[in-house]
Amino acid sequence: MADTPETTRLPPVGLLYDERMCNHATPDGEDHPENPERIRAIWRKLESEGISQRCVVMKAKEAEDRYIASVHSQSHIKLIRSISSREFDTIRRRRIASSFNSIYFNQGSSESAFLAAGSVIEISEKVASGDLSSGVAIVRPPGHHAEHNKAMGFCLFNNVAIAASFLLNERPELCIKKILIVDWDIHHGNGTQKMFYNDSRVLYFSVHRFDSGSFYPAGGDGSHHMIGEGPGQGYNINVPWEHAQYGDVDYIAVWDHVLIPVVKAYGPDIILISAGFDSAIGDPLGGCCVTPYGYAIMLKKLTEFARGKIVMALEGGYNFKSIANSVLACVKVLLGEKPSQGSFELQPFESTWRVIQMVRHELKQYWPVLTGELPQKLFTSCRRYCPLELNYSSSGSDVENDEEPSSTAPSIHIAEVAGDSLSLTLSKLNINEACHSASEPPSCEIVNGCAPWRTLLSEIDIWYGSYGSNMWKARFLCYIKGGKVEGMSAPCYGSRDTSLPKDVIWKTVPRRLFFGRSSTRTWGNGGVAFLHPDSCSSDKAHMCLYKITLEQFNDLLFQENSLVEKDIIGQQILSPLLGLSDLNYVSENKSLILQALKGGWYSNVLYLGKEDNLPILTMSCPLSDIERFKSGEIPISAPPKSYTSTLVKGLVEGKQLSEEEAIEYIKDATNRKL
Ligand code: X5A
Ligand code: ZN
Repeated sequence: MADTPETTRLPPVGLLYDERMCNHATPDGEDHPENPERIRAIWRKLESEGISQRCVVMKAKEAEDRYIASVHSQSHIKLIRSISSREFDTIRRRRIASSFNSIYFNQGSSESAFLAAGSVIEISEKVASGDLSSGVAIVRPPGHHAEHNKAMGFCLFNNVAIAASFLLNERPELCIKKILIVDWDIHHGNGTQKMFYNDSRVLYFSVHRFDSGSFYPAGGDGSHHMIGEGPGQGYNINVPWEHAQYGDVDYIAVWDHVLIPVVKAYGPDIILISAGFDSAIGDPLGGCCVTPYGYAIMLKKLTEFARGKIVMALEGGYNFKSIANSVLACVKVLLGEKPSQGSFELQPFESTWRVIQMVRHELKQYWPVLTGELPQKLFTSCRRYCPLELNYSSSGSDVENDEEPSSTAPSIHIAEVAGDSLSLTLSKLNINEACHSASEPPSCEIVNGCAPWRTLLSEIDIWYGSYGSNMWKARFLCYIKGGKVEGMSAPCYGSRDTSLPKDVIWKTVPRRLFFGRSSTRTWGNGGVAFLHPDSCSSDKAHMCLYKITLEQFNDLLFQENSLVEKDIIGQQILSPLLGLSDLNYVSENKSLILQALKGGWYSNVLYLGKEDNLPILTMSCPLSDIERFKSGEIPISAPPKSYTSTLVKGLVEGKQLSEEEAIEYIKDATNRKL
C-alpha cells in the first residue's frame, strides 16, 4: 500500500455521520430540498469510494443545553427541545413552523438538531486538541441561518457558531483564541454573522449570492458594508455575488485576492467551514457552478493555515450527486490527496473583479494587505453573464435529478467572449525590467498573487514534447527558470511557476522534422526546427518529453511565439492561450491553431497521443505554412551553428544518438525535400 500520510505519523481525519439525523423530515412526507437523502447520498459515496475506511468514523452525540446557550436563547432551546415531544401534534408543529421563515418540524427534528450541534462541537474539540488532524461533520439540519432566538432557512440551531463559542469559552486549555469561519454556502449566513458581529475572536467570512439584496435570506445583512462592529470591526467579511453562475475561477479569485491574504494576516488557530454545497454546479437553489475540483482547491488553500486544523460542517446543498462528489473531493484533500482535474471556466466575470475590488476597498483599513487597486486591465477581458442560460428550478421539486451535473452547461468558450480583447502578459516574471515603467506602481506586483487560471492550470500535468533546441534540458529550463545558456544571444523570461519538470523521457514520433525561417533573436541567422503537423509513417523524429504543468506550457507558448515583450502590461496574463476546453479540443482533433498567436511561428498545438495517461503536446507551424515552405514563400534554411550544437547536446546527453549520428540526423532533416 502507498505510504499515504494517514497511514504514517499524522493524526487521522475524522468523519462524523449518524443515521439518526435522517429522522428530521417534513411531517407528511412532502417533498423538500432539505431532506434526509442528502446526507445518505454523501455517506454512501464516501463508503463506496473507500474513503470512510481511511478515516476515523464517529457517531453523533447530543449537544448540552449549556453549550447551545452561548449563542441561542433559553426559550429557543426549550422550543427545539420540546417540538418533537408528544405534546405537540403535526398541526401544532406546522403552526409553529409557519411562524418561522422556511422551517418544518416533525417528531425527529428535535433529536436531529441536538445531534447536529453536538456533532460539530465534538469534531471541533477533537481537531482543536490534535486527536484529529481535521474533520468533516455530515450533519443536518444545517445551521448558519439560525439566529439567537429563531429557527430560519432550514436551520434550527447554529451548529458552527455553537462549536466556535464552545472552543473559545469552554475549552481555554486548547488555546483556541482566534477562529476563522469560512462560509461558502451559496446563502449568506445571517445567523453566524450576528452571533460574532462584535467579536474579534471570530473572523466570519462569507461568499454568497446577494443579487442586490434579493437573494435568500434577503435584505442588507449580506452586503459588503457589513464589516462588524466595536471590537469586531473588520472581522466580518461579506463577498456578495451579483447574480447566478459564479464558478471555480470566481471563487479562486476571491480566495487569492481577499480571503487568503486576510487569513495570512489574521493567523487563525482553527478554521471552521460552513460547508454548504448549494454553490455547486447542478444545485437547484444556488444556480452557481463550483465543481468538486473548485471546492478541493479552495479547501487546499486553507489547509496551509491554522496548522491544517480544519473542521467542515455541512450546511446547504440540494443536488445529491453534486454534494456527494463535492464532499468526496474535500475529504480527499484532507487525506492529503492532490486535487484531481476538472473542467471549468477560466475567465472570471467582470462583476467578480468589481465585487472583489469593493470588498478590498471596504476592508483595507483593517487589513492593509487589501490596499492597492486591481489593475484595470483585469476588467477588460472577462466572461459574459448569460441570464438565460441557466434554468434551474428553485422550487426544489426536481432535486432528484438523475443526470450527472454537467460541468460545461453554464459555460461559454473563453475565446468567443474574450475575442480580440484577449491580452497576454506574464505573471510574476523573473526579470524585473518589466516593472520599470512606474506608471502602475501597485499593480506591477499583481495584487497578492496571480491570475486565477494559473492556479487552476498549475494543478494539471501534461507532457511537452520537444524536437528542437529544447531537447537540451539546460536550454529548455531557460523557458522555466528564465535566462540563457551557451549559444543563445537573448535570455528567456521564464515561467511564473519555476518548478522543474516532474519527469523527462524520450520517444520517437512518425513526423517529419525540418528547419525553416531565416533568423531568430535567440540564435541569429539560419533556420529553426519545425515538425510537420501531419504524421507520416516513414519519418522519425526524436522527441524529448518533459512532464510540466499546463500553466508552464502556456508560458512556454507565450515565449516560443515571442509574445512576451510586446504584450507585457502588468505581469498578468488575463487568460491562458491553452485552457482546459482547448486541451479537450486538441486531444480530439489532434491539432489546434491558437488564434491569439496568429502570426506566431508556433501557433499550432499538436496532440501526439498519451504517455502515462497524460496528453503529449507540442507546438509547430500551422499546416498552411507547409505549403508556403514548399513554395519558397517562407524560406527553408539550415540551422545556425549555435542551434545545431544545442540539438546535438540534447540528443547526446539524452543518450539518443552519438555526436556523429546527431549531426547526420540534423543534416538529413535539413537537406531532404519537404
Ligand atoms: C441552509 C440553506 C437555504 C434556505 C432557502 C430558503 N438554507 N428558501 O441552504
Ligand atoms: Zn444555502
